[in-house]
Amino acid sequence: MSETKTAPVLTAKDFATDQEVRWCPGCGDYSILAQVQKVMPTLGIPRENIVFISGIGCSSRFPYYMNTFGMHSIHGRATAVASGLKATRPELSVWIITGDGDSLSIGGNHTIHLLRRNFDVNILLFNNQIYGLTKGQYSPTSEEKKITKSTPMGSIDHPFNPAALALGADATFVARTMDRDPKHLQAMLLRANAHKGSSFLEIYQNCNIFNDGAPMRTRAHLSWRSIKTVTSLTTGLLRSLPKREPSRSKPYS
Ligand SMILES: Cc1ncc(C[n+]2csc(CCOP(=O)(O)OP(=O)(O)O)c2C)c(N)n1
Ligand code: SF4
Ligand SMILES: [Mg+2]
Repeated sequence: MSETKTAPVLTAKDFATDQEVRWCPGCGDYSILAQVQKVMPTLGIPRENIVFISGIGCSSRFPYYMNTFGMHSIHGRATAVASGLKATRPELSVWIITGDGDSLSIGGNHTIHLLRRNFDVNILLFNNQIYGLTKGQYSPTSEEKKITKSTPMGSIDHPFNPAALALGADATFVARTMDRDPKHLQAMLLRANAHKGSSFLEIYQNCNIFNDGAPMRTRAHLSWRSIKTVTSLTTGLLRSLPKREPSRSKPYS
């Protein structure tokens, strides 16, 4: 008589690793990690089919702390690595972890092209409006006049609005959430996972060391542009389009 084996029920703890978490105490990244670890067991995806791919930055240390497959790749290129993986292994659940510097400065071009190709991957953009890892230089999402080590007289550049950029690249799923709102963050992670195609989830994240209060200042620096109609401080779903075939991965089943 053949024995029926059932898959073990996993919990958040099964997705944690034995690695020492090296983020500063109080960093918003801890909450994001906790919510991702809580959501993962509910997806019903075997751990061996889940991959976290990051670039470089504080946020990009994420794969070390997830008990799944993962890759800490190179600066701005997590999107390229993830696209290659998804094209060859479409059955995998691929999660890109990236910072505002990683995805919008050095990796800006790769980000928009991933979105237009619409590979079925999830992008989690940790937006703390600063280069955290390199100790606090202004980033493409830092507000105007921001004084940092690289802009001692104040930044003269207007910030990117990541969600508006994603909408402009015809991303099929665009949403925004916040480290300090765990329930909402979990809900958005579930929506991103359920979406077929590239999911772009911007997560406002506090860097209490180099940019304390960043998420709250965003309201001020986004409000004067016309794009505020779709992408002011609002968190939630900004766009979720029905299935659109990606350019180069196999059709969805
Ligand atoms: C090719 C290259 N250029 C520059 C750097 C230096 N560098 C490392 S991380 C980083 C920016 C990190 O900022 P962000 O992506 O916002 O991540 P955070 O640390 O804020 O999470 C930079 C400029 C690098 N590692 N490689
Ligand atoms: S420098 Fe900022 S983003 Fe990096 S771990 Fe510390 S608090 Fe977090
Ligand atoms: Mg950053």
